[in-house]
Amino acid sequence: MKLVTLCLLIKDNKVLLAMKKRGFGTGKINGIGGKVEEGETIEAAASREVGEEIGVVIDPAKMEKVGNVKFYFRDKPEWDQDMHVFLVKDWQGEPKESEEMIPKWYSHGDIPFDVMWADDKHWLPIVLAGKKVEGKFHFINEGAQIDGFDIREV
Ligand code: 8OG
Repeated sequence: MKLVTLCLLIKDNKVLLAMKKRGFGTGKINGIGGKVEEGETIEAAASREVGEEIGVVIDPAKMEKVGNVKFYFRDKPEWDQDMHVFLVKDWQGEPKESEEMIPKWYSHGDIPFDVMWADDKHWLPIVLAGKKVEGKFHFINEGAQIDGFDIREV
């Protein structure tokens, strides 16, 4: 199962999301992150991805772990992901577009769930309300449809 990260930058009650231009989830709006490389800590991987994708520098010690969500794809088990989610309130630099992503700030009431992964509406509002989540989702139709999930606050 692939270990992946997701960072949510928070400023003035807004969250930074980005449209993915290539790779897994192209066209979707999401937080910023990617795969953990061998020998890397999860926090170091999250910080590296944010640097590569939007040009912002994060101290791995200043990220707050707020979630662990696992994704199981019934018809594509090689896509299965173990995702670690972080809130980030302290960084250096201004988010900017890269070859991979176009970042944009969203008010909490204005999140474009219809162009995000189908699971996000079930857990992202909990995280944005300052709580921590843990859980899993089962997908069918190559990730287009949820076939069951379990999310709890921890
Ligand atoms: O390295 P790559 O771009 O393939 O990493 C995938 C990114 O997408 C990583 O940040 C984790 C994230 N991601 C999934 N599935 C889901 C999902 O269902 N919801 C959200 N919000 N992010 C996801 O891979």
